[in-house]
Amino acid sequence: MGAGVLSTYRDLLPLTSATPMITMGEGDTPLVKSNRLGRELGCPELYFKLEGCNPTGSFKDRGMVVAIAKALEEGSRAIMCASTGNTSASAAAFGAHCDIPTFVLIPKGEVAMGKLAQAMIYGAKVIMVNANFDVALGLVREFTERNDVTLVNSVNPNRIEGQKTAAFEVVDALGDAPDLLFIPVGNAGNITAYWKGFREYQDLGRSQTLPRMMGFQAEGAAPIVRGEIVANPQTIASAIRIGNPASWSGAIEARDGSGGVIDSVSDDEILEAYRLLANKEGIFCEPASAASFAGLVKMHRQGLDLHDKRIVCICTGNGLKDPDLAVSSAGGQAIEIAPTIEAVEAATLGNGELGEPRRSRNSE
Ligand code: AN7
Repeated sequence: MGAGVLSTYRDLLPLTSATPMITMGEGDTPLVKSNRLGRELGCPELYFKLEGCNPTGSFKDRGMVVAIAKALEEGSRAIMCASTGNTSASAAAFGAHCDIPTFVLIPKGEVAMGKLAQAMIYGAKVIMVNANFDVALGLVREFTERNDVTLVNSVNPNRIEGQKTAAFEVVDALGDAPDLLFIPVGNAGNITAYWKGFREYQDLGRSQTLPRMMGFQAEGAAPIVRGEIVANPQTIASAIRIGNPASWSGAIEARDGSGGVIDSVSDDEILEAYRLLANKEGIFCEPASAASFAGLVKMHRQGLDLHDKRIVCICTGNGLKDPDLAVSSAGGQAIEIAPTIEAVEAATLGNGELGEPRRSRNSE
């Protein structure tokens, strides 16, 4: 493994002998079994798919590698996307890797600093628009229709093709599809891609079952839940601050075809899940990513019985993209002391923070 999405899933992607087999090491991300949170929710088989381990820190790399390879194959002169941040980081990285000019339109003031930093250092032309993501995507669609530049948002079907490989990996790791798959929903490309991947694997006989697709939007940016476009979407989870998802119908198909759910979680629920994942599992994902686990917590509170369910939560992006939010959410945990051993001891042992002695942490 580690060979990248194109060569690993060559036969299941729209490749030809002329497609350049590029890779930056995307895909093959860990599926980690929960050590604490699953137990607390009465769910012994809970897994997290760590998409933040991709080269640019999000799942977008899986789709981008296919979109860029096809753009190169077609002789494209430049690529372009609108983005809440991660798509632009991924496009910019692959643009640099493949030496193809990259234009990214981002909503001004609404993109996490780490993502903006990525797009800039990778050398993309970063264009800030005084509007939200939906407006920026509209501009990019119009621009790429009028000009010979390849659109690499998930309205480009090659993006969906690449992203479906994450579903393949989940099945390959578990031996079958999970019972429930929790996933954040923004522009709805990813839920569309996973559903396509699970169905293709089942058609090929590589899995017996299909998961129920459990998609979660942020409450202030939940057009699919509400059944109408949200003109001015608002949420702390800036990656999914999207009011008119491009793959809206794909999300509905995933929901209805799988007997699943598209629901919303509040910003408080997202932040609670964000903190829980970090301080009870050691998983530092970004707030938008935590919407998947927040959805699981919500359904647990509503009485969903999880004891015999195999569940996967997709952690779509890396928490390091927005460290300021982590510091402000963690709440005053760093203390300042004088540089003496007494002060170090007072700050550590003084408050009984070590707890009771214990032999083994894994004996349960
Ligand atoms: C971490 O980068 O839309 O439902 O422009 O960055 O497939 O849109 C990002 C979306 C979830 C939602 N988690 O996925 C963009 C962008 C993270 C994300 C989503 C995004 P889709």
